[in-house]
Parts: sequence; C-alpha cells; structure tokens
Amino acid sequence: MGKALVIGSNGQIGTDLVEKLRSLKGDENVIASDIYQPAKEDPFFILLDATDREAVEKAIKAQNIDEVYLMAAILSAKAEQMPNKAWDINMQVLFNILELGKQGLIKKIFWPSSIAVFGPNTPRINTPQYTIMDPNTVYGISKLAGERWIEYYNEHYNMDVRSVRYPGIISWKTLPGGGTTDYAVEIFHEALKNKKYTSFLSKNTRLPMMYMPDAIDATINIMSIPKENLRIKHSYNIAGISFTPEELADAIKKRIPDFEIDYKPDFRQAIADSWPESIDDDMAFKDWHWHHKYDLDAMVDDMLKNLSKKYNKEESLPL
Ligand code: AKB
Repeated sequence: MGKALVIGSNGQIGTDLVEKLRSLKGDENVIASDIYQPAKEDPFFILLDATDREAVEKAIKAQNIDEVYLMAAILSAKAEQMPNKAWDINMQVLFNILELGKQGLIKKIFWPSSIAVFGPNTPRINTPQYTIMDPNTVYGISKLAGERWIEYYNEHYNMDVRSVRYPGIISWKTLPGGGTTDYAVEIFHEALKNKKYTSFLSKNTRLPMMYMPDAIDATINIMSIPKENLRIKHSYNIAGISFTPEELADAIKKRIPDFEIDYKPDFRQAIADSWPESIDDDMAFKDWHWHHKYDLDAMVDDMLKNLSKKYNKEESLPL
C-alpha cells in the first residue's frame, strides 16, 4: 500500500478512516486534508480546498501521493438547500481527482457512492446491484453521475478507481453533517444528554445503515483486493443493518429506560422515502468477501459505551 491522501479528513468518515489507515501504513504515510483546520494538532495535516485543481495537484506532487480517498461531499439534505452549489462541488472535486489520475499522478482512488443513487421506482427491499436508478435528489443525481464517470475513467483511461455505495453511517467520534440518515447518530447524543429526541423521520422509516467499523473495513478491503477481482467498475452495493427510528429508539430504551422519542418529520422524510429499505450486497460478497459484522444490538452497545465516556455518564448506564 502506497502513501495516501485523505480529502475531507475532518468529516464523519474521514476522521475514522485516517485513524485506521495510519494504524496500517504509519502516520507519515497518511496525509489528512480538509478545507478547515482539524480540532487536534496533526503534523501530517494539510489545509486543502479540493475544488482547487492546482492546489490538489501541488499537494499530490509535493507529498508523493499514491492513493487518494476522496471523502469530501455535500450530503443529501444540505444539497437540497443549495442544489447548484452542491452539484458543482460534488462533481468538481471528483473531476479534479479523476483528471490527476488520468495524468498518471495517482495510482489508486477511492470515491464513495451512496444508497442515494436509488430512487422512488427502485425496488426498495433487498435492492439489487443492477436495477432501476432514478434518484430525485441533487446528491443522488451527483452520486449516480459520479458512478458513471468513474466507470468511464476506469475503462477508457485504464485507471483504478474503486467505490462502494455507503448506507447511512453511524459513529461516535465525529458527527455527520447534512445527511438524511443523521438522525441515527443525533439520537444517541440526545439520549445521553437529554434523554429525549425528536426524530425528523417518521417512526416507520426503514433505511439501510452501517456502523462505522464496518464502513471502514469495507473501504480498506475494497482498496486492498487485486484489481482483477473487481468485476464492477462503478460502485458496489454494501449492506449493514436496516432499522426504523422506532426500532433504534427501542434498542436505546432497553439501555436507557427513561429515554423518550417523538416524531416530527420534515423535508428529509421525502428523501428517505425515495431510498431503499435494505440492500443486496451479494456481488461485494462474491468479489471481495464483504460481510458486515455489527448488528443493531452490538452497534447500540458500542455507541453508548463510547459516547458515555465522552459525556462522562458511564455509571448511569446499565450496560
Ligand atoms: C446522507 O444521508 O445523505 C448520507 C448517505 C446515505 O449517503 N448519509
């Protein structure tokens, strides 16, 4: 594995990904980058605006980068509030990296897609790898276009761009920002701080989700497998756990009995309603042995354990 650049390292997935990559490659071989300074001092961090092609090229050359993890994007809910800007940013950062790859400056690229590539006419249960794709959100359209472009670059320019369709990601180190699945992280913080949460999705909205360690494993695994094994040149379906806000609240209630939830769906409900409930990831299993490890209970236990430490409430939890 060569020297890596993680773009969007302050974000929800970027934070955990940098930590894991550094444990595998050594700190000096994983350069973290973001448009903002990180909260903690990091000698291997560089300030980088991924929409600035020249700046990205300079950084890649100066740091002798072999592989790029492009984790910077405007997520679904935020993108609906600034459609043109979100489209420009999401596509610009991708093209900047693809073009640098085409010039031979980057050997391998990871670019995340999302379950947002599916739409209202997609079969919602066990959504297959190949199916109707009619996303009706700006974010989903940008991810589907991105998938088509990475396949194009892989095939026409003999590049090595790899991708998975992340479900909603649940984690405790860094909050997500601007997504439709963010409720599944916010709920834990509010349960520990206030014992109360108002969900912006209705109680029966079932969505595909995944605990962060599984998402990181999927990312590392797909980047480690020989290129010839990967039959899909755009993006692989990966599945984790599917649950509703009510089921998640019940699982939290088992551990924090006085936790209460109520439901006030907002504009994000329509986005969630256009997405699958569960995902068929058979091709990822066949091509690179992908399988998630965390189920709902294991995820909830681990989230509460780690966030309790953060909020210093460990003693009050019957874990
Ligand atoms: C979002 O909610 O926008 C993201 C995603 C599913 O890609 N978490």
